[in-house]
Amino acid sequence: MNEGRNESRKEEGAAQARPDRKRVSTLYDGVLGSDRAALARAITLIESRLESDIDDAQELLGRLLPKTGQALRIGITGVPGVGKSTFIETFGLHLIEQGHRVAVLAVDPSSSLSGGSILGDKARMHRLSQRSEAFIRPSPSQGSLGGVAGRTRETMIACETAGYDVVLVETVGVGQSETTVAEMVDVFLVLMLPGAGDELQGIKRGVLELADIVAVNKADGDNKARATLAQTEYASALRYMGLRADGSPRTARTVSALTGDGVPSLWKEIESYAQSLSDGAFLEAQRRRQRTHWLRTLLEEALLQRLRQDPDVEPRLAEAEEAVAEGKVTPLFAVRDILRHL
Ligand SMILES: Nc1nc2c(ncn2[C@@H]2O[C@H](COP(=O)(O)OP(=O)(O)O)[C@@H](O)[C@H]2O)c(=O)[nH]1
Ligand SMILES: [Mg+2]
Repeated sequence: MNEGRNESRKEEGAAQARPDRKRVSTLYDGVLGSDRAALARAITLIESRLESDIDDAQELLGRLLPKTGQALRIGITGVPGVGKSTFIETFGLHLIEQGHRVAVLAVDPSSSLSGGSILGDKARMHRLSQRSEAFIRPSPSQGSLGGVAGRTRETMIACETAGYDVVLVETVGVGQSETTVAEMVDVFLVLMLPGAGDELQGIKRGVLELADIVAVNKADGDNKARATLAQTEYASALRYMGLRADGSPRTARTVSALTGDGVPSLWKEIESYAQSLSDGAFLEAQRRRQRTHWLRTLLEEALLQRLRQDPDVEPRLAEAEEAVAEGKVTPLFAVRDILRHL
C-alpha cells in the first residue's frame, strides 16, 4: 500500500515529499503527550482538504489508530434550544468530578450558519471550557468537509489518543446528522423538551428509534410535572422500538441541565450500560459493524467523487442521458456502459 502511495507521489513531481515525517512525528508526540495545542493542530490537519495535508493526516491517523478504543463515545442530539450546550457543560463537569477527561466535538450544521448560536454555546460551556480536563472543538465551517459528519470519526481518534476517555459528540436533529452520529458512538442520548405530545409526531420518531436513552430536559420549576409526563410517554413509545445492543430495553428519564438534577444518575446508567456492552462483547461487535459501515460510506463517497471527476464520464453521461431520454437505451444499459469506462 505504502509503495503505491510512493509511486503516485513520484508522479506528482518535485513537490514536498509526503507524508512529511517530521511534521507527523511532532504532532504524534504532542497528541500522545496530551498537548492541547498539538491536538488542536492535529485536528486542523485531519479536517484539511488540501491535497498536501491529506497524506500527512493519513500517516498520523495510521499511527494513532492502534492506540484508540479505550474511550467511551457518547452521541447527544436534540432540537435547537433543548439544552444540549447547557447539558454538556453540566454533564462534562460532573464527569471531570468523577475523574474523567472529556472531549466535546460538535457536528452541528446549524451553528456554523448563525454566529449567535456559536457565541451562545461558548457562553453556556464557559466553565467546562476553562477546565484543563476538557477539550472542546466547535464544528468545522459548513461545507468544508463534505458529508454530514466530515472528519468527526477521525477527530475522535485524535482525542482518544490524547487521553480523553469520554468523547461527547453533539449534533442537532437536522437531516441525516443524527443517524451519522449514532453510527459512530457507543451510546446515543436524545434530549427532549417537556411536552411529549407534540414531539412524538413527525421526524422525531426517527430520532427516537436511534436513542439508547431519552432524557427529557428542563425538568425543573414549573416544567417538572410536564417533564415527568413526557418521560412516561417516551418510555411507553420506546417499548416498541426494539432493544439496545446488549439486549436491554431503551429508557426514558428526566434531567435538568440547569440545576444538575438527574445528571449523576444518568451518568450511572450510561456507565452501567457501557459496562454491560463490554462485558458481553457487544461493544466490540457494535464497533466492528460501525467501522465496516464507515468503510462503505467512505467508499461510496470516493466512488461518486471519482465518477464526477472522471473526464471520460462527462461526455458519456451526456450522451447516455440523451439516449435514455429518447428511449433508445434503458437506463440500466447506460449505467453499465458508463461503469465499464470508469
Ligand atoms: N429551565 C431550564 N432551562 C434550560 C435547561 N437547559 C437549558 N436551558 C435553557 O434553554 C436555552 C437553550 O439552551 P442551549 O443549551 O443553548 O440549547 P441547545 O441549542 O440545545 O444547545 C437556554 O436559554 C438555556 O438556559 C434546563 O435544564 N432547565
Ligand atoms: Mg447549543
